[in-house]
Amino acid sequence: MKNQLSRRNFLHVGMGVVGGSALLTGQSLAEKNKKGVILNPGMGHQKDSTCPCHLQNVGKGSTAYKDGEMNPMAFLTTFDYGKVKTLPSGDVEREYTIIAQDKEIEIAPGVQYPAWTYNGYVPGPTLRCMEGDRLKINFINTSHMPHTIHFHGIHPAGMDGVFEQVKTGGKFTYEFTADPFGLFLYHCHTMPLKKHIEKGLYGTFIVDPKTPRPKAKELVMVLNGFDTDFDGENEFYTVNGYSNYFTDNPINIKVGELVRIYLVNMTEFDLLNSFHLHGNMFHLYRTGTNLREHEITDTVMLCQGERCIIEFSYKYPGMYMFHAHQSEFAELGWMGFFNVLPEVA
Ligand SMILES: [Cu+2]
Repeated sequence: MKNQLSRRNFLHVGMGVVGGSALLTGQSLAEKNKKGVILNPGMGHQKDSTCPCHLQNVGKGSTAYKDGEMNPMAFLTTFDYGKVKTLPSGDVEREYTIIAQDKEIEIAPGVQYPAWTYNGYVPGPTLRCMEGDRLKINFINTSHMPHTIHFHGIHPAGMDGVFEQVKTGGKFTYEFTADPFGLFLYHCHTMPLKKHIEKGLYGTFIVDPKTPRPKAKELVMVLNGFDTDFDGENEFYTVNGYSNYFTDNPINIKVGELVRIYLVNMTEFDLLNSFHLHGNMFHLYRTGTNLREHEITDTVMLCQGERCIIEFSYKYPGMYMFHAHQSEFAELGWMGFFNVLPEVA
């Protein structure tokens, strides 16, 4: 029989955050309430000065990672281009360092989750390069168990992050050529796989085409979930690791501005996740491996590990919602707003 406090029941016990957190940490409901919780499933956090989201406008920060905390707004536009070197052959080499580490992270106001991370955050850094670049990814495992990094894309079998398990204290350098261009992901490939992914070991990997895409405001959105009571179902759904963040901190864009979203689905346990945009339609480029659009739509469905690039611009100013069209996911945190500002003359 299903756990009595399933994710569906969460909505009936004070909107989940209370239940999930209490289950996880053993802290009392009263303690959690002091910190401020999500009480309005349709519209995000309670407007309460004790809620971390309302203490400051963290969206104004310029760095995705500061003082051990991740800023989901800055994460949208932060790309790790690696340490760049031109090789004697004329090729570009990019060197990255990724450290697997166990870390407790905050996934909603007052809700801590014992994650397994790449570089201390969930999702891990967005790695970016150009097709044909020589990549060197130095992987160091400081976690208490073996992990790997498995990249999607074309590379030799020995660089696939499946066979060479990297034990605690171990290192491995993945070396391959970025091929082809498109939107990819990377994740741990240690068994049990769904556990290693759900705990947070994943990130986005963008390979740019040599002929660049048109200039746009570019955003990375990783769709994911967190199983805070360890019952094999997600209690929280997020974009970039923090439930309802973009509901309380709308993303500013301008009328007529081209917006490009690199959308990656890393949700475990649920077969599908989705992205629905209000008041608009978007151009869909599946996997981003060519520059021709697949279709114009307002909703895209993504299987586990699937991703796409979407492009749009707004015709009218105002506040527009975006969310999973699985209503349950939206109610459990996967929701946000674009604040479309009038075009500057
Ligand atoms: Cu792992």
